[in-house]
Amino acid sequence: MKMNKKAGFTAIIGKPNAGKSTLVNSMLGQSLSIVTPKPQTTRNKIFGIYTKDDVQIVFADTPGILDPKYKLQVYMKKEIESSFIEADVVILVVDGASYSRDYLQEVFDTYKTQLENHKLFCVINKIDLITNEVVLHIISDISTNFKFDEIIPLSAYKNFNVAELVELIKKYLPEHEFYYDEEIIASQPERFFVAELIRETVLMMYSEEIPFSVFVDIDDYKERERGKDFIRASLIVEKDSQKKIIIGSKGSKIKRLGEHARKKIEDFLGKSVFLELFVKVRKNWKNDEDFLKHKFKSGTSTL
Ligand SMILES: Nc1nc2c(ncn2[C@@H]2O[C@H](COP(=O)(O)OP(=O)(O)OP(=O)(O)O)[C@@H](O)[C@H]2O)c(=O)[nH]1
Ligand SMILES: [Mg+2]
Repeated sequence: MKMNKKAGFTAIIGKPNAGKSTLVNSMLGQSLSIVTPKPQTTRNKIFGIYTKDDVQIVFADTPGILDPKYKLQVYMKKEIESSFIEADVVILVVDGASYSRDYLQEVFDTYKTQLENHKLFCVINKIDLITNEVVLHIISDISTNFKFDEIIPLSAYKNFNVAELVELIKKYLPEHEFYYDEEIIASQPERFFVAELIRETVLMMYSEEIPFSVFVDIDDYKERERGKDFIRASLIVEKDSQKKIIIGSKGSKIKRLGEHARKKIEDFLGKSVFLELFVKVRKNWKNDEDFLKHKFKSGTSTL
């Protein structure tokens, strides 16, 4: 008997820092989406594609849900909302170590109409940080107060119970041909992930407002048959003072940034690259509608 293929879209939503990107990476078995301990790490909707046997799941990792305080966050919110449109299953990720019923209620209130039309899972993440007793308490609180199709406690970081989540998702997918070729794991181009890896390095190396003030643009990306690929990127910041911090005394800091980022990029691409970094100031870009509109449309940058 011929087995029919199943394929569908799964949107991963939740608060900043809940572990959405870690979960997507864990399900894919590959680091695609950048992960850092800082909230608001993810700025775009990122598609990760899982294909195994007769099933294909297209995961959309999204930015954390927030009340927008500036225009960049308005765009981030749109990325979340657009992920609902194609979703067969929506997974709401909560951080088990800081569970709050009020917050879940808020999410339900905010996305009432979108949530109603989808199969809805609740993932209680980070259970490696809490006792079984607390996990049971959270499960019972969620099942008493909210309507989910499935509630799954897991640890994305420790890869515990993640395979079980994937099996559950498969159950809910429609019969459909694959959306992408089997060997494709991401829908965004390589240069998008290169920019993300540079941004991840910035997030790890700098503190306070710097991580949130940097936009990474890939200005030039030449693949070369012989020799290393050439990548030129700009770090766009909001103020002159931030430019100075990024560069560091006598360029020491940006040199280290370049070295770390280059290693990550080489790991990701599986080949050697030559990476050149520049720092530019675009005053208040986070609230600059023209800038944001252009960057979101071009799709090659990382917001
Ligand atoms: N202990 C523990 N830490 C986790 C787990 N999952 C994620 N983390 C950590 O939580 C932090 C945030 O993880 P991310 O995956 O970046 O979270 P996110 O929800 O994608 O965050 P945003 O993109 O900012 O919305 C990182 O330091 C992760 O290592 C888990 O299961 N257990
Ligand atoms: Mg993320």
